[in-house]
Amino acid sequence: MSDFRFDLKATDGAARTGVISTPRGEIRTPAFMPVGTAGTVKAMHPQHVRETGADIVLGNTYHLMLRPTAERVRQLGGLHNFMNWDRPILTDSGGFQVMSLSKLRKLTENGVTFQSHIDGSRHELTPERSIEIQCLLGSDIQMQFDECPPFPISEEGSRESMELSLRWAVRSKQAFEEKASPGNALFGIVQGSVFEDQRRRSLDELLKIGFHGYSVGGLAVGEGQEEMFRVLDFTCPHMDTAKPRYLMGVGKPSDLVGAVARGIDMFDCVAPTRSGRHGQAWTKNGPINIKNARFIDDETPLDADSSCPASSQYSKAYLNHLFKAGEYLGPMLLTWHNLHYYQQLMADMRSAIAEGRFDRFVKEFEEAQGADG
Ligand code: PRF
Repeated sequence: MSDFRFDLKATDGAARTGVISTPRGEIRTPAFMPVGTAGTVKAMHPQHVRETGADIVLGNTYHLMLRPTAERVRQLGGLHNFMNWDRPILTDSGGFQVMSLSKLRKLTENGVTFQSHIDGSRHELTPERSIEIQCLLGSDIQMQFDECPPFPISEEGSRESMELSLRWAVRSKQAFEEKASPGNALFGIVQGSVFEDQRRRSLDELLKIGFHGYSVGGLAVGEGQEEMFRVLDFTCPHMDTAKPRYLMGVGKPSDLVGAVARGIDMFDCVAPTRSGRHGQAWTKNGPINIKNARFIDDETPLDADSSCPASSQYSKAYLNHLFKAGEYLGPMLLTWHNLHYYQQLMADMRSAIAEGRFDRFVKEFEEAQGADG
C-alpha cells in the first residue's frame, strides 16, 4: 500500500500547486473539499460530486458519532462504503462542531462533555476518543482534537485555549500512532486567534510534534477577510513548505483566491452547498440570488459554456420557478452548479500557478467578480 505523500509541482510567489497522494487516490492542490457532514454532500449524488472535479470530501466526527454512531459505520464497512464514495475522506475532529451545535457543553483539560443537539443525550469527546472515532469511520486524513476559540477573545483567553490545543495535539498524535492504519494522515491545527506571537508558538510546537500536514484553525469566525489575510501573512511563511496547508472552514471564492495567493493548499466550506440550497448561485460575475424577480423570464442558463449540466442545461427562469415552487430539484441544481463553479475555480488556479501567471489570474478574477465575490 502506498503512503501519504505531498509533492509540490510548482510555485508562483507564495502560491503553490501540487499533489497529495493517498492509498485512496490523489488530491490535486489547491483543493476544495465539499462538506459531507452527515455522510452525504447535501442534495448531491456522490458520482456527481466527483464529476464536478472533487478529489476528496469532508466528514464530521461530531455528527456521525451521534447518528448513526461511529461503531455502526464501522460495522457497515466504514464511511467510504457506507456513503458510496471510494476516494479520500478528511474528517474534522469534533470540537469545533460541539462548540457551535451542541447544548450544555463543559470544557476540561481532558476534553469536552456535551448534550447532543439531536436528542439531548450526553457524550464526551477527548483527543483519544476523537481519533478512535476517526479511525472507526476509516478517515484518510484526520484532524487533531482542538478548541476553536470565539472571536473576539482576549490575548490571555486565546493563549490558554491555544496551549490547551497544543496539549491535545500531543495526545492526538499518540492516539493516532496507536490506532491509525498505514497510509492514514494526521494534521495538526494552528490556533492563536489574531495574535502573531501565539500563532508562531502554536506552529513551532506543532512542527516539533510532527504531522503529515498543518491546518490553520480559528479563522473565518467573524474577524473579516482583511484580518484573516493578515493572520495568513504572518503565519504561512513559517509553515513547513514540504507539507500540505489547510485553511479550515473557508470560504467564499475571493477568500480562496486570497488564501491561495498566501500559500494555502486546501479548503472546506459549506458556502457552495448551503447557499445553493438557499438560492444563491456563483457566476463569473459574482453571486446572484435566483429567487430574484428579475430572473422570472430569463431564458439564459447560469453558464452556457460550462461542462456541468446544472449550469448549462436549465434556464434561470426555470430555476427561479423551482425555488418559488419549493421543488427539491432547485436546491439540487444550484448545489451542483456551485460545486462545479468552486472546482473550476480551483482548477483555474492550479493552471495559473503551474504556468507562472497567478498574479494576472488574481487581477482578472477581482475585476470580474465585483465586490461580493
Ligand atoms: N478547528 C477545527 N475545525 C474547524 C475550525 C477550527 O478552528 C474552523 C475555523 N474556521 C472550522 N472548522 N477542528
